[in-house]
Amino acid sequence: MHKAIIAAIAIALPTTLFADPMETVEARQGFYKLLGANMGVLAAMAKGERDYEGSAAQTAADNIVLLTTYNLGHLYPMGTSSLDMKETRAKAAIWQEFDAVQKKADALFDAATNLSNVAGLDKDDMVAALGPVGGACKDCHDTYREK
Ligand code: ASC
Repeated sequence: MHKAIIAAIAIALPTTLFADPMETVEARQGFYKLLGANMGVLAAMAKGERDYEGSAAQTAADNIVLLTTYNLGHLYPMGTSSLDMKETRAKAAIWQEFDAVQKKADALFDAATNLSNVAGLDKDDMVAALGPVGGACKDCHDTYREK
């Protein structure tokens, strides 16, 4: 996805899309599973656990960019924090610091876009651009996910 012009992740106005909190949490975890699965493809190539293959790397990177444009607000309605439900590790701080969360989401979008610009072209460039994406994942986990 070269030089894609797409809206970054929008978290700011959580509304309820799904019928109940458990359905929301399952959808939310599914979202991150899909993100993680595509990250896993690139991480395995970066670690040499599988051969670098440009087309697969490009597809995974494009998928990550697409996922960063998903309407995440619908996955974060009030009442779905770890204080409300035992099934989630999403800290209540998320709902108190939406601006800071949005900044981290924007950082993920930017890093993913940079990754998608090089992922299919060269392994070393892909690896270099993957680091900041993993860093953006980790930054949010360290701050907003229960251990
Ligand atoms: C990944 C993945 C994450 C992040 C995180 C970075 O590949 O699935 O959640 O990177 O492990 O520290």
